[in-house]
Amino acid sequence: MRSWWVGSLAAAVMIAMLFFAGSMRVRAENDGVNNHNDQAAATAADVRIDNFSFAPQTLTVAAGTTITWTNRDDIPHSVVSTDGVFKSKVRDTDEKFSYTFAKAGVYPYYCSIHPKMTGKVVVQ
Ligand SMILES: [Cu+2]
Repeated sequence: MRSWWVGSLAAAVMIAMLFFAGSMRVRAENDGVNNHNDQAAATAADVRIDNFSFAPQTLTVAAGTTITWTNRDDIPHSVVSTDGVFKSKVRDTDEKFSYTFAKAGVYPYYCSIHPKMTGKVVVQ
């Protein structure tokens, strides 16, 4: 009687493990689809502001791309075009600024609070 109970428990554990493995495989397949869609779109890009720097410092994108800067630093920063093309408000921690680059060109920018912080967007 006892060995029957242990055998049933072992079978139940095996079935649970099969379900778990199956759900993991489905999740991995979905991730692959999402990555593919991101690459096909290519109309959005991100710049991270952290530790007094823009990363990537130089970002090259196709015309029509919207770039979103996110301040991940614990102090305020801004994103200001050197040539007056765009200008964010002061961005506190986790605040964002987005700008859509319609025309090809080189767009240098800096942080108005810390002018030594510089970056560049290259639009092709
Ligand atoms: Cu700054």
